[in-house]
Amino acid sequence: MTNTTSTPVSKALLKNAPKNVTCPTYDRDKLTHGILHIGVGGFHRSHQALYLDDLFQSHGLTDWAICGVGIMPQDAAMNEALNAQDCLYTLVERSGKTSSARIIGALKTYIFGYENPEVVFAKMADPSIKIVSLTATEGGYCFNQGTGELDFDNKGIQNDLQNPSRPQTIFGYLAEGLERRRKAGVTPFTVLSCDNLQGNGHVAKSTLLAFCNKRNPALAKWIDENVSFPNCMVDRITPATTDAERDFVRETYGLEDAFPVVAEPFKQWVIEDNFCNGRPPLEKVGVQFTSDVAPYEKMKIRLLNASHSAMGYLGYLCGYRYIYEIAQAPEFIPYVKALMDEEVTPLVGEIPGVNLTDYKKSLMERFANETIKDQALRICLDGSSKLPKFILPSISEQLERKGPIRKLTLCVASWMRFLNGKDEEGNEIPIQDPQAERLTGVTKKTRDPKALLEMTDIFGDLGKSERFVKELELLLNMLYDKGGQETLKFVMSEK
Ligand code: CS2
Repeated sequence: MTNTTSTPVSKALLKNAPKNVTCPTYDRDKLTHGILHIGVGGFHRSHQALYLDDLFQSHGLTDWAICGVGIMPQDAAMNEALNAQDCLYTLVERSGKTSSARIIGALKTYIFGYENPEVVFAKMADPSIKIVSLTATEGGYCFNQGTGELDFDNKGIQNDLQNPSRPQTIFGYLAEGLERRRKAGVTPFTVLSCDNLQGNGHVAKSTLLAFCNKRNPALAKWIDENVSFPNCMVDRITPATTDAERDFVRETYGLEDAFPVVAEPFKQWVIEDNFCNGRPPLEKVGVQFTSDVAPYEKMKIRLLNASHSAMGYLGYLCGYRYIYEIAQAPEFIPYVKALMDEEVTPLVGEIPGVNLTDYKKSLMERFANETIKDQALRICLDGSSKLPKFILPSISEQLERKGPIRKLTLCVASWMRFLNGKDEEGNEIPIQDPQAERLTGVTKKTRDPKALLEMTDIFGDLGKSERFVKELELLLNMLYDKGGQETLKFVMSEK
């Protein structure tokens, strides 16, 4: 079905909702804010906002609406789109031949903090805000992978300490928001990290405390004693929105949406039940609360995210552009399965209520969903902060137990080859990473991995392992000399 006319997404649409689109039937004007979320991208809008929308739609809740915040200059487009659409947007779930669309109403306001930090501080200080949640990306926590410490050399961190009224990182915002509450005697909000880091709550806490200790030790002490930082595991594959998604929403549903989001049907959220100022009853809408999230986080990050990285870099070098193409390619299927089965599963252990064989099977099906046009380049973003969380810890653990590392090492070698910036045909590779300059400064000069391994803030002490270095050199040289396909064949032929 192709629509020739399309209706803009806005409040007016809700009065005359298209039949094939589910719209909020609750009164959005009656919603009050309870959550402030920093980092409203595709993932937040396909995941957390949907769970809240479910609570409003099916359980009559009115007091946990989201105030979205963007703190990066590149959030300008989201700011413009959402504010022009009364903060409404279309969420499409797609798989096989079916798709379903829904207008999400859980986001009540959106503040562009990059331009108006003061408005964000004031909102954070408002007692109605009981949770500040974050999707800051893996790199947003600015810590040194080798030491685990907050990186005080980071330009954003330095700015935030010197210019508290114009922060660039989550730390400047959280510190100012919490400081205002402390001074006003208001109960603090919970800080809920929704990023793919093992122990994301612990990381958020230790990095924020380190930052605040420099800013004002009394604030750090108050945070340490009063603020909770639950760990959580989040999951839903959500590609970046491009014109293809905008066109799909227009053609299939007759909706004109500047920033729709398309995601897979699967979603999962496991949270530690540790909130210092209350929480929405998310268990009513399928969220799992537990006292220990660590096993779930480890399973998801080391299997799903790691497989993504392993497919992304090598797949890109082999000429693929979408994850579903790689996950369907006959040469990649056994590689991804073997990486998970042989090199990662022995590290993951038992997960309460999860059958790992079924979990991995479902991952392979999810990766291969061809209606989800997840870009290899989305996966290849920010390797300098993703690999240290998804891949390198498994290599370290395997080295310790003298276990297999070749398939994981192939991912590291592929990333290093990718960082050379020219593909096998000599075409430019678009590298997006805050550390791009530093990394490519090395990879454009030499193919020797040792120079990169010296960056201990990324690699920790992996460069000291002779076994790993030898393996990496072998695979990286092969990638340069023989190409991705041949190297993959070699890795899969070795027993
Ligand atoms: C991806 C994740 O960024 C990545 O490298 O692995 O964004 C992944 O799609 C999500 O974590 C899925 O929950």
